[in-house]
Amino acid sequence: MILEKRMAVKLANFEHIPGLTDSARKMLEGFMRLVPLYRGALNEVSTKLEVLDEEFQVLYEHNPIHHMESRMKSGESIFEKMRRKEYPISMESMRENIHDIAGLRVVCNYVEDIYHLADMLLAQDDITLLRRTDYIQNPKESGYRSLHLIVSVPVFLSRATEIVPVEVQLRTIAMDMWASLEHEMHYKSENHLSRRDVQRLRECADDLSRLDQTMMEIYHGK
Ligand code: 0O2
Repeated sequence: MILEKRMAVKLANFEHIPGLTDSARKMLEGFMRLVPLYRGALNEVSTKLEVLDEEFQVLYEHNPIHHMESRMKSGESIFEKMRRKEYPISMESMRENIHDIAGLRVVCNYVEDIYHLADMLLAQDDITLLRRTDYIQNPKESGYRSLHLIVSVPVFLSRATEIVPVEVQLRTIAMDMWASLEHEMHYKSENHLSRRDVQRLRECADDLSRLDQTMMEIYHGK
């Protein structure tokens, strides 16, 4: 079964955002008009993944997807990212540089499911790969593991067709558990985790990776 979690878009009022300039306000107002477009793109990609998951069930009696979550980046977080990366503050720059406004997290049962799903999604005619970052083969310094794809998909509107980017993060249940707890710990400690704890978190990520491997071997009867 696929559980889909929709997060609320914190958009309505931008006045509380620190450092808000006229150009930022203009950009975020423009962004609000694009929300249906990004939502459409999220729906397109999640439907494709749901279809693949159901087909897998029929063909192999196995669901690769444990669950999916979709989220729209808030206006505040788009502005914060653009300032941090020193991008010009404008609609054009936002559309050119920010590729994770529409985000889909696909939590899979086994590591091999991640790569099968990614290959099948990327083989579809209307999907274009913009960037692929494999943090499973090359984990981040923190221990973070996931396969990140930035893909673009056409969204058909009443008068035009728009090509919209979507960030797809694919990970196992174990990788998701680690990322979720690690994120919370950083948030709670306001980024002041001790060096020892950062090291222990890295070791937890390595342990979980071994566990993923063992679970896959058991599944294949090895
Ligand atoms: P949210 O709300 O989770 O989306 P880019 O988007 O490539 O221009 P960046 O930040 O270099 O910029 O991308 P990266 O590192 O490839 O991917 C960023 C996202 O990956 C983060 O989103 C997290 O979801 C996840 N991520 C990356 N590294 C870590 C990590 O060490 N720990 C955890 N828990 N998650 C990680 P955001 O932007 O943080 O927000």
